[in-house]
Amino acid sequence: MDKLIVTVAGVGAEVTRAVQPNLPISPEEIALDVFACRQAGAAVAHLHARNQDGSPTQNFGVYQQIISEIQRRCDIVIQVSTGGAVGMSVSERVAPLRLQPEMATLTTGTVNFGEDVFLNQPSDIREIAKTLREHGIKPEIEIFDSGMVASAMSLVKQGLLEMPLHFDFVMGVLGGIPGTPRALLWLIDLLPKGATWTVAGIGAAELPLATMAIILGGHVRVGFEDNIYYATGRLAESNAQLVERIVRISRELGREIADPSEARQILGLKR
Ligand code: KMH
Ligand code: ZN
Repeated sequence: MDKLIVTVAGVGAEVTRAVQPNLPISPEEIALDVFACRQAGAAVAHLHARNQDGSPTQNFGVYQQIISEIQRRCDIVIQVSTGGAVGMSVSERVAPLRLQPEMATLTTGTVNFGEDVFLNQPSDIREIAKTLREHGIKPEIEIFDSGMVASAMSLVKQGLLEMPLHFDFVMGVLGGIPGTPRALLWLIDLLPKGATWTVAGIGAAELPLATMAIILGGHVRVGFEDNIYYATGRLAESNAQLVERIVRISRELGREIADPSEARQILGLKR
């Protein structure tokens, strides 16, 4: 089994300081948070950006600041969000890709997202996939429901995605696939040959699904984007605390942790 890649998704677009006082917002806060997570064992940083008032943004300059602040401190793999926040246009969402990060996300379908809709029309998905290909960026395909795996395979047929694919199963969004062990096994069954995968369980689903991924040869994403709690009713003190716990569990289960250069090899990143 490969070493475990831990991704930290420490910012997201939806969480606020009102519910999680330790949420990093400014580029410097985000970079310090990512650095602490790197020291705790994270190899990949899934990034979102915020304006000074905490609202989500896909602004090129803000991402540029975040990434340069991170790269001054460590060599963690940078993965930029192209999901942004619900309601953003495709051109807004792809703006940070001009920074040519090593990785970026690509959601291959539309999903209800609580009371909102995370809209990804086929033409929009193709446009984002083309932009990723033009910049030579490795996509992480965000799977919010099972039909999105087949949609990703259709992009392979159209020449817009290259195998082997890397997937992130985002499980437990209200409107998407539930965050249950059986649902994870079902998604794994759908994977094409040679694919790598990670799991981002939402809320209370984060820890049990992460533990399954460690055992089953997948990888793990944790952080405030997906879950703000350490345990029921107890907020996490930091994103690093959530990373530390996964590292501890994985080592206890006999699986070592990938550093960024090992993660690059596992994911086939050409740096
Ligand atoms: N904020 C969600 C609507 C991604 O980063 O690619 C979409 C999202 C997915 O977070
Ligand atoms: Zn995201």
